[in-house]
Amino acid sequence: MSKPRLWITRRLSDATLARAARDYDVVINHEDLPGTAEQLIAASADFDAILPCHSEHFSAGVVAQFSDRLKIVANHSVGVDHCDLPALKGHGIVVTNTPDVLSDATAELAMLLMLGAARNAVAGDRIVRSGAWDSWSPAFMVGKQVTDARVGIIGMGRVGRAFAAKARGFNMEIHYYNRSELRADQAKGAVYHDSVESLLGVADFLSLHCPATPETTNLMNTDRFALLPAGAVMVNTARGALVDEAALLNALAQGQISAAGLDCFQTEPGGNPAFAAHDNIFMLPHIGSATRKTRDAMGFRALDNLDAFFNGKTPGDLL
Ligand code: 8YV
Repeated sequence: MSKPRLWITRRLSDATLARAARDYDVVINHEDLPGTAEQLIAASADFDAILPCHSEHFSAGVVAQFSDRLKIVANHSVGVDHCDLPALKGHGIVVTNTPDVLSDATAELAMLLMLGAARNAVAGDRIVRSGAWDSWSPAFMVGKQVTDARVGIIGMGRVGRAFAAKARGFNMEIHYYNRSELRADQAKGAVYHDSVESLLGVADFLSLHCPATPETTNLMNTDRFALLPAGAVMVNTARGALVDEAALLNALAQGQISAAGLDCFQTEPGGNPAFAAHDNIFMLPHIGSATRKTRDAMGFRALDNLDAFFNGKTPGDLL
């Protein structure tokens, strides 16, 4: 039997590409540019499967132009806000994602952003690097202490819980909002809040770990920033759509929050040029899951889903 034909839209890890080449009739986008709508539509006629990243947008309008050949979209991401799931499913296309395997890497980056934002990483690095560090004072670059502080987590799924585990290492008092309360063995002492508003009132540090959906768009808006304790620090490693960026700048200007750590932006790639003027915004370019170990694990998880599908089984991460 001929191998299924697979399009890999981006430059995945070497181990992933080698395994894909062994098991599939694979075409890899070595240019490593985001797949365009035209490319996706053309691929739907030429391939049985696509292995995309969050950079390819399967909107309803694009999916409506798909041919019938494409059977499965096996995402190399946990987030699937780039996929119109009803449209894909309506077209008879199976969709999978890669949960679990990126939780620790993403939680690590959230911790880095929280610490860096709280402790003046941007300004500190700049002054040393530029040679402008010519004095010292006990009043110099005084930050906000993480150890023993209260942290609020919005979205206590796999990444939220991995972040909580790391926060426990700093003896933080953990509070969370989630659609439903966790079992005690998952909550591990974290305090449940049944509304975002209630959580924000105690969130001296706040970390966002929920998916981007129509309900969570601009989750952090002017009204919600106003509920945070003065001088709070906000971290976002989930999706840029969760934060109203104008409201964030306003909250910083008013001291409602003292710093932010962002790996995600409303506009990606690119970010928000208005943030660049603020040393108390510590920014990274959407690299939450970008470790060698996790990239291999994500690629292998996506291939596991493809293997299951083409062997007539239900993929483990069927959405
Ligand atoms: C990935 C992510 O880098 O998995 C996700 O949802 O946002 C990131 O961890 C990216 O999506 C890879 O496609």
